[in-house]
Amino acid sequence: MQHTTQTAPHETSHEHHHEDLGFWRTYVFSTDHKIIGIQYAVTSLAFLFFGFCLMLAMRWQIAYPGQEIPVVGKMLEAILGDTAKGGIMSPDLYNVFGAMHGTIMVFLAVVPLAFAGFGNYVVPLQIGAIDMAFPRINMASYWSFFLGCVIMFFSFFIPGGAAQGGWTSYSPLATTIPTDGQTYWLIGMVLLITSSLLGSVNFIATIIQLRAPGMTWMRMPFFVWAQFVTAFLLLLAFPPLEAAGIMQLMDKVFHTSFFLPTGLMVGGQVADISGGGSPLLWQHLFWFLAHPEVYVLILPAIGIVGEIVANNTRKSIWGYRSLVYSVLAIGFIAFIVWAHHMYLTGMGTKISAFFQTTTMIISIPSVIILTCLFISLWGGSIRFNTPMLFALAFLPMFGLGGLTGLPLGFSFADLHLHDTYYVIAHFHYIVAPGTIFALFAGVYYWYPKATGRKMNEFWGKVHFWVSFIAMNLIFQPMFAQGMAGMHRRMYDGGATYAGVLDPESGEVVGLNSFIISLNKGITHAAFLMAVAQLPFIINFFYSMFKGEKVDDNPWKATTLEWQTPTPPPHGNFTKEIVVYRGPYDYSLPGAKDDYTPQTEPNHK
Ligand code: HEM
Ligand SMILES: [Cu+2]
Repeated sequence: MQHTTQTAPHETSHEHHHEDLGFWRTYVFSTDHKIIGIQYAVTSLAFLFFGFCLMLAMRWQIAYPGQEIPVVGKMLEAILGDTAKGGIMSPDLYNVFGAMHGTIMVFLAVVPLAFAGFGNYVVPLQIGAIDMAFPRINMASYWSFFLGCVIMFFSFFIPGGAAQGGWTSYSPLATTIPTDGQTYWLIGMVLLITSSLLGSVNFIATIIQLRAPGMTWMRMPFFVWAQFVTAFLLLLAFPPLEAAGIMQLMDKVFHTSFFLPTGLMVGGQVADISGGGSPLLWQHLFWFLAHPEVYVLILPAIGIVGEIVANNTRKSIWGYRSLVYSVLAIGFIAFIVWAHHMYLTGMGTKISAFFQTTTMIISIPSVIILTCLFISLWGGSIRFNTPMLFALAFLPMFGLGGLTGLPLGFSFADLHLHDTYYVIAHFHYIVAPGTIFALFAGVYYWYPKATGRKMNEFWGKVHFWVSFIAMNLIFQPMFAQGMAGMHRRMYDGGATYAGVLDPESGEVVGLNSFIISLNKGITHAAFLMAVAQLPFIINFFYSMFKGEKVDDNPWKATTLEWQTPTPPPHGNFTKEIVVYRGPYDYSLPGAKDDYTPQTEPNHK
């Protein structure tokens, strides 16, 4: 049996922890993993909403180019000045919002919520630990993240506004845009990356060292496995980008030329730089992080879905070991697929063939994961509560996102699809109806543990159904637009290219009016999506005070986080935790209930 170093907490040590720390050290500069988890979750939910609002304004401009943005147009003008003159979005503002939508969604919203928010709250509880291995590093991680958020947010209000170079920040574009937004972006990123690195070492140490007696590797809940692999991805993929970020910052501020080529022309003039740098090097360093980053987005989501599926089918997830090995396989292969984002850089057919092959290989474990989760539903007596609805929707949405990625993975098909709305549709199926649905599922599922109350089921279901419909109305038509050749990052939603005539035949070869008209439907669906979040937001706050009160284990679940008082006190457990069984012993023949907690000894 696995040897673990932690001794279980006693009543006394728990009492001892309860020394009065005062308000600031209990709730603000806390070292308790649960408070830090909640801080991460609340901050990132706020940025999720903010990032979504940026996109709403952009969607208006795409569907109704050059018209005043309704409701907030004048307000934007008052705050941002000329870039929103007359309440109309200028091209520069479109670029700012676009770059910051991507940056905020990935680095300030989804990753911190999925990895740091849920991870901090749930992982120590699920492995039976009293806290993270390094509580102070944990606090430092949050505050470094928070500072990064503040800098990113503040940059909207500096002259010229925030970064405009896309979330990919490609050189030389990003460094030659004359405003200061990019400088803030890079400083913000350095802080965010630092935060991720501090967080990831902490998770790795915690999961290796602090598992309760009896919590062997193969008894760990699947969510913990997912977080464990995610932590390694962050730890190993982020440092090159941190270094690259600092180098790009030097290019921007001190006029070095790490990523700037000789003979670079800016605004019709030869730029005053030494040159000799490599723009491609930036792309390699960026995607060396950013491909693993997509697994950082998706693995915690898959982990959450696994927990909720097992709990609500009342049976063990099918193929636990296959799931674990698949996640581990993804963890390794994720590091050798990055250049599938770069087929069009002219890196050559041999290199393209290599990356195309690895990309096809990494889809195998993903398919295994999805298959296991689907088969898990088979024969279960499913409880269709709100967390389960979101988790169930995740499966086909993630499936759609994944399948539509395959054509992008083939270098020849990507010639046609690269940088079109097809790409936008593909990866949003992974991150929006995919990951975000899983995160909603997680919020509804663990909310009772954190607050002692359930969120309202009826409004939860309203939130689910309207979001589900709206999401698909938003992203499904983008596939068609992309295949018709509509380019992404276009200020007027492709109108400029609409109806272009072939000089020889006189036929329309640009985007036809149907493809352009889809923009309106998508935008209306995005507004529907916004309305659908109101019940969630109200439910989230209202239920804190008025929600139905619950006992310690309201979902009748097996894993350790439900063996604590609700909400868990500082030090988490009030009894000694010893683990006797795997994570999902549901509906065991002969057991007294349809669930057998991991702490239940084997009686024979
Ligand atoms: C329902 C919510 C969302 C909507 C309606 C939406 C819509 C869009 C659209 C239309 C674009 C393309 C803009 C353009 O090319 O001009 C875009 C770009 C992008 N989105 Fe989203 N999005 C949503 C949620 C998310 C989420 C959750 C993430 C990540 C976790 C995300 C990450 C990105 C990224 C990285 C880009 C590329 C930005 C760039 O071009 O630099 N989005 N989004
Ligand atoms: Cu990739």
